[in-house]
Amino acid sequence: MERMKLSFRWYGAEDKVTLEQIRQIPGMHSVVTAVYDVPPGEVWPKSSIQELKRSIEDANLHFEVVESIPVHEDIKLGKPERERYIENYCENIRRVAEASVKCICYNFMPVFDWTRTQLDHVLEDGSTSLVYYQEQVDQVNPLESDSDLTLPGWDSSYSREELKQVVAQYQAMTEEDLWSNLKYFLERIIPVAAECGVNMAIHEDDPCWSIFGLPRIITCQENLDRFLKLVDDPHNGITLCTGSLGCSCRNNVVEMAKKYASMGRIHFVHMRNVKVLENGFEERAHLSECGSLDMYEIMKALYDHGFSGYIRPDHGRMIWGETGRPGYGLYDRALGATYLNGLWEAIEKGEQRK
Ligand code: DNO
Repeated sequence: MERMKLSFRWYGAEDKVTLEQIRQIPGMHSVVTAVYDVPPGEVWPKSSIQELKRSIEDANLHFEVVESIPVHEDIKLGKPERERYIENYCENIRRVAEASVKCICYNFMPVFDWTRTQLDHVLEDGSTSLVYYQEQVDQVNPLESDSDLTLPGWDSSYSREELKQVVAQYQAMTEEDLWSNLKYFLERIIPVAAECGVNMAIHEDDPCWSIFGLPRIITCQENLDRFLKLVDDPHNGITLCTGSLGCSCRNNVVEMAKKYASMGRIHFVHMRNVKVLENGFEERAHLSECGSLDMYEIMKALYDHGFSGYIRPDHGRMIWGETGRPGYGLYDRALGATYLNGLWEAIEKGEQRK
């Protein structure tokens, strides 16, 4: 049986974590990255893609997963300008496919990608992690330009005034509108992905509920079922993000892993553990006993249902005095990678001995 492929996110030459370090993590197969210096919606220069490929392959790693090619807000809003942005998106799919990329992760969240209220919350063991407490989110209104409060993780490329404008454009939009704009987008990009042999893998909304009154739809099993049917093609798949789905008790991540892996629609997995609280959640170490998710059961579900795609350890805590990009330091993600390898080996050998 084909094995899952262990991968690691890397933010390019600017990243404090180096490819030399990543290649020393046991069992590492590939590097997950993107072209970061091109604004959302524009076409990535072939030279930038080639440069990523060259540096990753020089480190003896594979470049097969892109995270992310961002979806321009005009596509999500269904504005007439979306035609140009969708064309550019298709061109980006072709260009990365030419560089041997097999899987593209993206999301369809209005304006805000992942949202947390603090990026350096001190846990009991002295490590720090990303947390989300609802009462802190409730104090922030992105439509009030005189409010100084912002949340970590917000796209800093928007000025407050621009943010206000883009958020305002969504106010009249319903979830059904967002579904129909997503369908429109998929109907155009999936045939291109299929032709290029690339798997598209939508990332769930993080957290998986509406924030600031903005519509969010990639949130639960019912909606993932609906998503997969919008364009019923294996190239239209998902990134199973355990932390994004698992921060809501409504979601049974093990069941979802079983269901979508057996359908062959999980192309990429983000593995991370969260502790679900009454007023939100805290990101924790990968080990099952550290959070609310049973990582063994999730891995077993993937294994049992023939998953052979890419997996990466997701956000890590900051440990051992490391500083850097919150969630994306080296040490705790490397521990996570090793733990995931251990789970896989134990499950695989256990099954082979039966
Ligand atoms: C956060 C990441 C997300 C993810 C995008 C995919 O750490 O998991 O930012 O890359 O939502 O487009």
